[in-house]
Amino acid sequence: MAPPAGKRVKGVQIFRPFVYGTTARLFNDTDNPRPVGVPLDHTHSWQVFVKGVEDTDIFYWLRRVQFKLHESIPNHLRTIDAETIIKENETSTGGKSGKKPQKAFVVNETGWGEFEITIKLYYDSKSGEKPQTLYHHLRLHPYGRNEAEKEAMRTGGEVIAWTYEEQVFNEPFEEFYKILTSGARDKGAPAPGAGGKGKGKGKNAFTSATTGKDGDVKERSAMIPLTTRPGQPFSRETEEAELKRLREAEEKVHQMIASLNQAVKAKEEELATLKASNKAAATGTAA
Ligand code: SLL
Repeated sequence: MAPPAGKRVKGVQIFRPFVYGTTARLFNDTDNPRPVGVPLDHTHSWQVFVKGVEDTDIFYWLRRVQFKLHESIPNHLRTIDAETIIKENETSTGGKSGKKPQKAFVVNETGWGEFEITIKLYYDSKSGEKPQTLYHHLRLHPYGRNEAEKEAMRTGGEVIAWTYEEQVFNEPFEEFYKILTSGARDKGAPAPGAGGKGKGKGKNAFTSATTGKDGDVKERSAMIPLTTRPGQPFSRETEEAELKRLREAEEKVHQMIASLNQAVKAKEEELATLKASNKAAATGTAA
């Protein structure tokens, strides 16, 4: 691939948040029956995805995702193009259909076993970036840091393994920099120059780092939501809670080190006393 025209924007780093991972559900007779034709040894339906935080658009920087599934799965290399999704959205959504546009690169599957999925990201050609690979372990069975977390997943009916990630573009090429940075706007607002009537429409462009009404993130921004909501676990709130957990863990480690140091000191004193009395006894015998 020819390198993009133009210069790199020196000293600039742009990042875009995204989420990838899997969601799995056990087959059951009530709300997740095994579809006709699915082999009897398949126990779960699952999906693997790459998408924007709060389902914001990522197709402007991520053009293709290749999911490499386990080789036991027919046609285990799945390539999804943003272009294809965009076209499908144009024909199948909006108007009377009421169907929501597809915002994620996603593969839906069924199976019986967990394995590692290789996720290869291909960027917009103007970025000049080489593809990058992520690895994700497909989880089918409830798990957690403790029994309560595991139980919550069991009762929730979905085994969720999602990861928040930030894509960093270091010193992007000028043209790609423009793509990345122009057009930040409220979610749902028309893209500047894309179908909006009248001139004022593009004025919805925001570049500030604050979130919009209700803590919503804006399209084409690096924002993450202020608060956590159903299906959207990655937010400033989650980040704060995680930082708090880390601070508490750090404090606990300090306390453990202090009490260990104290115990070592006490043992050393005991050893010194024992040595002294040993020495005294030895001297006594020798004498
Ligand atoms: C395991 N090492 O033993 C893993 C392998 C393979 C999972 C898991 C097949 C699905 C299909 C399927 O679920 N493979 O036949 O389409 O747990």
